[in-house]
Amino acid sequence: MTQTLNETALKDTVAAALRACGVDTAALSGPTEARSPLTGEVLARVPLHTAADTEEAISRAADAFTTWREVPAPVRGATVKRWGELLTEHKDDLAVIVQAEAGKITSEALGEVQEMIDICDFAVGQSRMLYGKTMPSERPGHRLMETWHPLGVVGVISAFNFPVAVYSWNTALALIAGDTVVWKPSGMVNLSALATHALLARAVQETGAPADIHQLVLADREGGAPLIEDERVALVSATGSTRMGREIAPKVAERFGRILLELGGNNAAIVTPSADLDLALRGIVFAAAGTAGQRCTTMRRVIVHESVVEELTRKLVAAYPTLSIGDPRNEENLVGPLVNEASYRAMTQALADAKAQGGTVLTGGERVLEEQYPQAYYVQPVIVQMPSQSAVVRDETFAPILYLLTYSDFDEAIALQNGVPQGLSSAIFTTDQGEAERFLSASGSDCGIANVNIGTSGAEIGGAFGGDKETGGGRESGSDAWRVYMRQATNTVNYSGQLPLAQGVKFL
Ligand code: UN1
Repeated sequence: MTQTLNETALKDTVAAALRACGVDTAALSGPTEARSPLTGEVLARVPLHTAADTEEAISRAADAFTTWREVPAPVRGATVKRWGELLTEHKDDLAVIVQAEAGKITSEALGEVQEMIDICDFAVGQSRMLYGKTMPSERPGHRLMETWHPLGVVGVISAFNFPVAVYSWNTALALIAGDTVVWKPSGMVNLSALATHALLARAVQETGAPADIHQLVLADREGGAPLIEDERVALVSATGSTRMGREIAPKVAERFGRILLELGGNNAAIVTPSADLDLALRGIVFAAAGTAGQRCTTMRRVIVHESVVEELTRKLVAAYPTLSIGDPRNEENLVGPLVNEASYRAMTQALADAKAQGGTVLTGGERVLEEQYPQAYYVQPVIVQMPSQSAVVRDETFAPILYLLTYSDFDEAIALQNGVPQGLSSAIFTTDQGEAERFLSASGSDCGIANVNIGTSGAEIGGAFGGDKETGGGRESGSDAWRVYMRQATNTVNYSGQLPLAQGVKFL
């Protein structure tokens, strides 16, 4: 991904990348502005779909499902394979668009597309491994087994911060499972969605799959509501805030729909006396300041043993000001912008609350480059020393704020780590195997992701991704997450010519 800053206007670069991915930019119009957090400029205008449009998309996906579910899974895998190839071919193009809309630095924007390619590879393999078990029957001449079948239409609601990777986790698995997909991306990243959708459309067309197996709706909350309410949507997979999850989960449950939630995180690292502090430093800085603090997995708390807190704090406070902040297209910059003004306001409010609750800012926290970009929100990553896990520390603020807490006893560290409503990701830095094992044990971290000697963010696609408590309990991406996209049937086959009943029941 090579671009020369300022030589070509951002808008033109993005338009060229969109065209390369197969989006007809000349036909793009509509009431919604696609704005870049890099500069605040409008990149394009895009349509705003209504609830009726979403209903129509669901109808098309529901129709396509009846054909797609009959296609053998490995043949379905061929479509996902082609999508992965096209993503590889257009990795740079898609990364340009993701960067322009989500504000990621180049290597992270490329990493996001790589994550899509990885899940496509994974799903292609999985398409030959939709295994069901065979169990011994208690009755003679009987076979007992389970089979996995396509589920139906999957509604994917995705967030701005991973505009394309999280969609592809869902879609690659849903497609090989025989489902069809209706996608409502965050309104902040419509262009990334259009490009991703266009590449998938090409894969679908080239492999002869039914055209309607994937649908994109560019809608606001109201326009997207049928995804939650329509009974034909068998699974709703939603990524976003806990508030959003709390609103939609009961509605899906009411109609007995299936739901997969990936909501807020409040991820912490524990740094113990035996930790390699230089390694911890690098792990913490990437996880806390990287992506300008806008990952679900961003490290928001560091819980440090009192015997090493002084040394680690010195290292962190020295490292933070060396992180260059600015236009993420410039390879020297490691911290790009916040996504919009609302994010900046939320950060300012959290910092004010933290101070009011006894916090001391150790470094950072100021808005920068305001003169150059009055409509973009670049901020210094900030470390706030907190006397205790007060109210503000229990909240997830989507910004690069790291709260520093200290502990004296290992159990206290675990209690602090688990003492928040969210349960997504966690880490421990230690060279003491006993501590590492305790952290990973049943009475250790209560998060869906628990790491040793790496930070909280940057998970690989091969493992299941998600967390419990207010994070919502969903698991997507690798491991056996594919099962949530399928329905399970248990089959008993009687070849005995008799009719023995289970549990020894006698009748007739
Ligand atoms: C998210 O922030 O919603 O583990 C997803 C990570 C990435 C995915 C984050 N692989 O940080």
